Amino acid sequence: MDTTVMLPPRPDRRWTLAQQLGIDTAVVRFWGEEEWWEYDTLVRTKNRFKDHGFSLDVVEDRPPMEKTVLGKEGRDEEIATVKQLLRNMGELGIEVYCWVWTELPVGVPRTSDSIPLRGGSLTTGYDHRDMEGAGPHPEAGITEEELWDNLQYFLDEIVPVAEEAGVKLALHPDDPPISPVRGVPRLVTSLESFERILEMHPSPNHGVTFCQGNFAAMGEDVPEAIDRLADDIHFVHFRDVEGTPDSFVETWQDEGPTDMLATMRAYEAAGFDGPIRPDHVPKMAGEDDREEAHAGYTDMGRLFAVGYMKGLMEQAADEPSLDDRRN
Ligand SMILES: [Mn+2]
Repeated sequence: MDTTVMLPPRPDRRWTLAQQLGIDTAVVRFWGEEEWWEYDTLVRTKNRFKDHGFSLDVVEDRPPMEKTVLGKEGRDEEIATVKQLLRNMGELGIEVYCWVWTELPVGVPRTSDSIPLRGGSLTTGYDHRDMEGAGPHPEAGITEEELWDNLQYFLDEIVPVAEEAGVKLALHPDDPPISPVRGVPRLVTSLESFERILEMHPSPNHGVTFCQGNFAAMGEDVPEAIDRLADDIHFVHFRDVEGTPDSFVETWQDEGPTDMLATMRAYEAAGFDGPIRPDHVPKMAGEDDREEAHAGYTDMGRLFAVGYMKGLMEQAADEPSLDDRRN
């Protein structure tokens, strides 16, 4: 497995910290930069990372896709942009595209950003009743059926291009994994929905971002879910939550209900050797809100998470496999 972190497209303290942690693989998010999917932006970004000792292996961002999701006029232009992104990534050897489908009515809604954890560290949480207080979203009329049709249309357009470009699509769950939110159905909310979506256009290039916290919220046995998706996992988000899809708190990586060593063993057993990054972390003492590092993306909790992950990975890799132990 390849430990990595999400970084902005230009060097700052986060790049330096990643270097100091011994990380040499980068995941980029463009944090609102314009037209970042164009070749000239991507090539400069790829080379900027390279000049700082990083291989840029993952794009975790998405061009606008609202018309695509809703099946509205203009979706083909949006899809053409995604195809262009995939071709550019293929050209530049950026291997993994982490994407989300629904992202309506808002990206990753949280209803609290200052829930106290140990020592006064602060975390985010979600309460569905608070969310629903906003009332129905303007697109609340769309049906689940229509969304499935629109997803099929998208996959049939996109998966062949990913195959041609040699890019691995890695679908991230809808976070929180609950449907509907403010009247808009969400599709990617269970292990079964992932299996259905992978079947809609099977391909070695069409796989999953295994965001552990979402699978924990779904009530899945997380290591078993890893076993089930196995070869289809292209990217991992390492985090945990306590609660259910309609009411949860994001925990410290070492303090949630999931057996995190068992998840590392499951990736080992699945032969997963792709990128894995810590996902949302609590905010620690002295960490003020930073515009581009909204809740969940502060530095110090991430340092802790990376160290913890490395320890677990070493342990999982050193263990004799179950088969060896039985012999
Ligand atoms: Mn995630």
